[in-house]
Amino acid sequence: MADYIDIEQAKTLDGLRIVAPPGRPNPWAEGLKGMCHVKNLPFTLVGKAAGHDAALQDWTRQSSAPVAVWNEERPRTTWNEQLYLVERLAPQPSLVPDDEADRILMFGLCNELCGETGFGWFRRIMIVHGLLSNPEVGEQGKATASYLGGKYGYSPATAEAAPQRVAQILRTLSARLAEQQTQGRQYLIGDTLSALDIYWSTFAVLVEPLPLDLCPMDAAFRASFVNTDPVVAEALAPQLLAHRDRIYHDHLRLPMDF
Ligand SMILES: N[C@@H](CCC(=O)N[C@@H](CS)C(=O)NCC(=O)O)C(=O)O
Repeated sequence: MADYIDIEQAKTLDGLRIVAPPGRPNPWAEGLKGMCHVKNLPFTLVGKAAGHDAALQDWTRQSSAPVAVWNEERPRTTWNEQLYLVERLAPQPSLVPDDEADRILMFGLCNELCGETGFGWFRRIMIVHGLLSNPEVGEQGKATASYLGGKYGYSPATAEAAPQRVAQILRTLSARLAEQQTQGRQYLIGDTLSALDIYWSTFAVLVEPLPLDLCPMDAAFRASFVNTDPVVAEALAPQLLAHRDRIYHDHLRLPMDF
């Protein structure tokens, strides 16, 4: 497992600190860490406590992870603020396209993955639903699911809508990838790696984690992430997973370390 310091210690340090959950491949956190890796931007990992973390709430006025804190500046708690921060701290290689149309498209598609009511949001609702409705899941698993469900919009109605929404986003990304490949391009936007390639690669853990030797997750946790829904399975083109594999192998840290 990666090395983490605690929040009290983190508050005494300068530089870039990233709060993330130890032992868990949180896709938002892995995306942020991946961008730092690509940019060769050093950071210190700070452990988020499981469940509600009162110290994190006190420090950053919210309690989700990841959080990026640079020196005395305000904590960055959302994916787009975190992207702007790492772009400022390490402008090269830029992960935001120069071309305006490409940039608008990239932020829109990243939001489909990372934003509220996006792919991560609705996959979490599906995972929560799976845990709450599985009689083999114990007290601890059910408590975690209830906590996350209560915090992030779970209801039977949102769980029913979730697979179609997740599938729609996968189809959009898939069409985008196919269009790029038809033009001989290897990335989701333009001709170079962008934040979208990184976020797709880290969010794919929510449907099909990388093999155990590359993504060393706890077995029960892994099982809850693997997609079993037929609507989502049909939309999950093998080309999207192959793209994820290539981005990890060519640009990100393997085995994953969290
Ligand atoms: N704030 C992030 C989303 C991060 C997020 O949803 N984090 C969840 C992932 S499950 C989390 O840390 N949950 C654990 C908790 O709230 O205790 C963004 O909007 O970019």
